[in-house]
Amino acid sequence: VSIQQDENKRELLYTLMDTYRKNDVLSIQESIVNHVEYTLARTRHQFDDFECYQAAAFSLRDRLIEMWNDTQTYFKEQDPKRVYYLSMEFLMGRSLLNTLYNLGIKDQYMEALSELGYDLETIAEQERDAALGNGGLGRLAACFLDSMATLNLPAWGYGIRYSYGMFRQSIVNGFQHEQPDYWLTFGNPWEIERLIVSYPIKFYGHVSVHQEEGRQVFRWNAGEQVTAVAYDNPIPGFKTRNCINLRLWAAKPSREFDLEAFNTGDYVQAILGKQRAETLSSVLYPDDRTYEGKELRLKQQHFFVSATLQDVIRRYKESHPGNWDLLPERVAFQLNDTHPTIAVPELMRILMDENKLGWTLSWQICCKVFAFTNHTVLPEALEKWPVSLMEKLLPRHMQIVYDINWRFLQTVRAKYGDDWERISRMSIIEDGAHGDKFVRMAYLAVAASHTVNGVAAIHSDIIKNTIFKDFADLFPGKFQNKTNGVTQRRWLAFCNPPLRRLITERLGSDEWITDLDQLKGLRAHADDPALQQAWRTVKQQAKQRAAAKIHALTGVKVSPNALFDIQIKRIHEYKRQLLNVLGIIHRYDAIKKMSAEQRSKLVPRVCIIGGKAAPGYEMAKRIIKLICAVGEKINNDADVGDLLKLVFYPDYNVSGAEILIPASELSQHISTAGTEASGTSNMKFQMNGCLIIGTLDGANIEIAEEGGTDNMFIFGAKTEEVARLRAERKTLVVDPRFTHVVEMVRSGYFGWEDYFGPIMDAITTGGDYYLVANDFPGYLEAQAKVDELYKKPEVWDRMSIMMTAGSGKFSTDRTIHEYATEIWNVTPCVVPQPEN
Ligand code: B1H
Repeated sequence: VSIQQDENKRELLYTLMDTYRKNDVLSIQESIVNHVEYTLARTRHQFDDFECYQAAAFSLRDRLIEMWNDTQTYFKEQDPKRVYYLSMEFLMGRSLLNTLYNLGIKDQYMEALSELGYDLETIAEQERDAALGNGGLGRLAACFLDSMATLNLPAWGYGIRYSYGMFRQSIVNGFQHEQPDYWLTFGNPWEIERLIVSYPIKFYGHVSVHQEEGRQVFRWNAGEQVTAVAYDNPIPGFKTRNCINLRLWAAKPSREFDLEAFNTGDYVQAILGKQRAETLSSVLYPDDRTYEGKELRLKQQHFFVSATLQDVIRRYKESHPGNWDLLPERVAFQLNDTHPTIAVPELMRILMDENKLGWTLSWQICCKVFAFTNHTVLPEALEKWPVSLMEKLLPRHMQIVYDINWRFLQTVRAKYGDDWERISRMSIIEDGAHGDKFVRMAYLAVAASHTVNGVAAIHSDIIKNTIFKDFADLFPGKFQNKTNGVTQRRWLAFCNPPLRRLITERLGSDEWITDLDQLKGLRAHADDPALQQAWRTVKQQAKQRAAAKIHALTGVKVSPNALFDIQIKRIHEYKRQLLNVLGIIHRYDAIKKMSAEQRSKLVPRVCIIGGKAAPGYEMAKRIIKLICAVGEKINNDADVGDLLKLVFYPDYNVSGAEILIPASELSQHISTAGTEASGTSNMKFQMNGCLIIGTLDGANIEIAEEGGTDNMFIFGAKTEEVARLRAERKTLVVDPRFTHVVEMVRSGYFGWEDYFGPIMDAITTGGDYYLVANDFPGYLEAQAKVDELYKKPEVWDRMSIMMTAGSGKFSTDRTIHEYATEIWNVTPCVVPQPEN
């Protein structure tokens, strides 16, 4: 009888909770309208586009929650090894269309909404970007989540729920202004607030020691405590029931901690003090690639890491009480750059101080669970926390770091003897010149991790030979390469539906959406005039769409018949937007000097540059102003007309990229060789059939290998030449065309000559660290080749098709598969589909 009752209850529960299976148009409409009435408390007779977006998102969240619950239940049952991706940044962008496509119900929703009188595209535009990241590093984490879900890996993302994401950029008079991105103003329909999943996070205070059963026990008496509360963001995969979790932590005042304060009499002051807790998770630092050494930043790092480790250890202990030996077989942590490296001493502290394990066992566990990804070799990005700050904020962690270092240096000494030079070079603690000491976070991460990887082949070689050379000598097996990727779902299939349809039609299947290598099947069709014609039409449509967007944002009308030339990325001297602008000035100057006859043979160009400057990065801000000033001059020159336009695309973000990338015909990835670790937009452009002008840097090298060197416009110094060229800079014979464009800027041709002076100084008298002058002639030559080939559509379109065909390697499905098999040792855990 009881078995029968159980069965009946099961049946009942299934029928009660199968929203995700009811994906007919009427059921969808019902769930949307229900949310209008009961969640938003509006009336189904009247709701605007934004409310429609919210209701649609809530109705999708219902479906995601069912998948998510089934996934977590299944993971718990199966108890596979899980991987935890720790990152300060997740640059997610919008979710509505992505969710619809991944769940395979976009057409049904479109129809459902259209019958209700709403247009899906308009509705989708209502969503604010979730911009919890600076650029490539944060977007990589977002693409990884998509692939981990699609590959059915038992994976979690862990990060911070910033109230303010990446600032919004506006351009006033050609200058960047920053506005706060309070993206949660009207709520976030995708997240699930879990007030009961919360942990205390401690700061400051002091450490006491006492003896317990013959061993030393350390107790950290904190001076401040906040609470971390979990916000779960369901991440669906493509065509799978699996739905993984991105758990973001928000800081809240701790309830019990400073009860004392309330007894001191100053009740109001005590409450006001508590509000400071929230500031911990309030804002994302927008200083891409520069380490600032701010106390709040270290607090953020410890905050999210400590909450994450407490959460993971609690989950582990629930299924394996009293058994620590199994931990490394059930848990893998990936550190996304050094930002979460405080996890190393924090795990040691949790194991030793809170669970009474000894040092040896704790350290053995640590060395098996952590792996670390390095994303840059730029010295200004390397994190080095002052010992004085860490001692004050995290006194117990500082002790542990000293102990780790002491033991680590013993192993160095065991191998190399009293090589004090080497020992001091490799020390996790740096003894600064003026007696200041610093914790070198990258060395701590390398010492504790079983695997360290770079993000493109050349970058992984560079780190072994430069910043981590001593470590690669000591631990030769530790270092690997994992070339970055991007998810072809968001960056090709969903953002470029016409191209998706064309590719699918040609390949005879859409399996490439989960197996990108199949794109190589396009190579056989690259010369087919019919495909080339259709390919061109698709690009033309995307260009028209982008042109309309540019007009709406900037008021500049660009011709969709011109060649679209795009450089979109954070503004940084090493990325050399300056080389691009100087090239544009040269082009403008050349056009001005041409006869009508010469002009008639020209390829018209639209140059688009977009990207944010870190608010404190003076030089980057000057460069934005230069781009705008040059654009102003050119765009208002009727004599040049459509032959040349230059627009600065304001507030470039994920959603902007989704419009610009499909429309691009040429994209620029022109960093000084050896400086851009990988780049990932280069891969997105390649997938969308955009040709690349670039240096032999980062993933460009592998893109050339895969797409064909002949299909790329490669120029500039090579990595191994850079040091020499820098040393010989004074004797460089500067190209007269370079001198001329610099002179144009200096003479005030574009106005603002005083403001632009420091930019020109940097590339002339200032030593030109990024070799702009050196690479200028090669760049112009490569650009001339672009013009020449664009005049031959059959050649250009063939190259474009070949680029897409060669982009299979750059799927994060491939990247994640490599991480899973070569670093994490995790395998798929496929949630079964429900029986119908
Ligand atoms: C990359 C960063 C980065 N490398 C510090 N390093 C930050 C460093 O806020 N911070 O403190 C933020 C970001 N970001 C980028 O990572 C590389 O420059 C790209 O070349 C690479 O493609 C990307 C993903 O690996």
